[in-house]
Amino acid sequence: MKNVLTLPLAFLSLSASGAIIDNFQSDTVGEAPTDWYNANNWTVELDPTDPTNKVLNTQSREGNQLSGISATIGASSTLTLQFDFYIGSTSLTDLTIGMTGIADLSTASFSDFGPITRLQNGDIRLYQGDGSGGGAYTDADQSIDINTWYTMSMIIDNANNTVTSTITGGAFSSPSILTSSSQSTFAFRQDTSGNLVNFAIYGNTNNRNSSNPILIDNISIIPEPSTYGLLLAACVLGLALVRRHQQ
Ligand SMILES: [Ca+2]
Ligand SMILES: [Ca+2]
Repeated sequence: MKNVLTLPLAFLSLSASGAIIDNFQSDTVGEAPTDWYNANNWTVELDPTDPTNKVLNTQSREGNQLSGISATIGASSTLTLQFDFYIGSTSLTDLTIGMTGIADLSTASFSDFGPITRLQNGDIRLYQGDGSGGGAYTDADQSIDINTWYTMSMIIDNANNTVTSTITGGAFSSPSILTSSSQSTFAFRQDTSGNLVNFAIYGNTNNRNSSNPILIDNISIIPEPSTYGLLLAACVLGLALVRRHQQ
C-alpha cells in the first residue's frame, strides 16, 4: 500500500521539477563541461554570487559555431526550456541560445535554430521566421542589468513553431512576459516539423566581438506550469482590452 502511494508522488515531484539538462555541478572547475558537443574552449567556473554553485562561463568564445547538449522537445509538444543567465558586461557580449532540430551540431548553423533568444550587449533580442535569410529581430521591451542572475523560461510550442518567454530575476520579482511593443509570441527562427533534439548556444563574433562573460546555469525542460498559462491568458486579455479601448 505504501508503494502505491509513493510512486504517484514521486512521479508528481518529477513532473513539477522537470528534467535537468545540465547544472554543471558534477563538472570540474577550469575544465570543459562533460557531455557537450564542441564546448568551444568554455570552462566550468564558480558562480561569483555563490561559491558552492558551478556554472558555464562562455567568455572568450570562438565565433560562429554551435555548441550544445542533447535535449528533446517532441514535434507536437509545448514545453518550457528554462535556463539561468548572467551577463558580465553590456559590451562585447553576444550569445544566441535556443534549440534546434538538427541532431549533428557539426552540420548546424545560426539559421538552424528553432526557438531562439539572443543576449547581445545588454539587449534581449527576439527573432522570428526568416530561416536562412538573415533573420528579423526586435529588442525586448524589458531591460537587464549586468552581474545579475535571471531565469529565462521559453514556452515552446513545437506544433505551431512559436515561442513566448518570461524572465524572472533582478527587477522582475515574478515571471514577466517578454514583449516587443504588444507582441509576445514569436515565430521560430526556422520552422521544424519534427522533434527539437539539441539545446544549442551560438557564439557570434561575426558582427560583434564576444569576449566578455555570459554565465549559463540550470538548463532544464519543464512542463508548462499552469501559472504561465494564466499569465499568458491575462496578457492576451489585457491586450484585447487595450485594442478595444483604442478602437
Ligand atoms: Ca550550477
Ligand atoms: Ca515544429
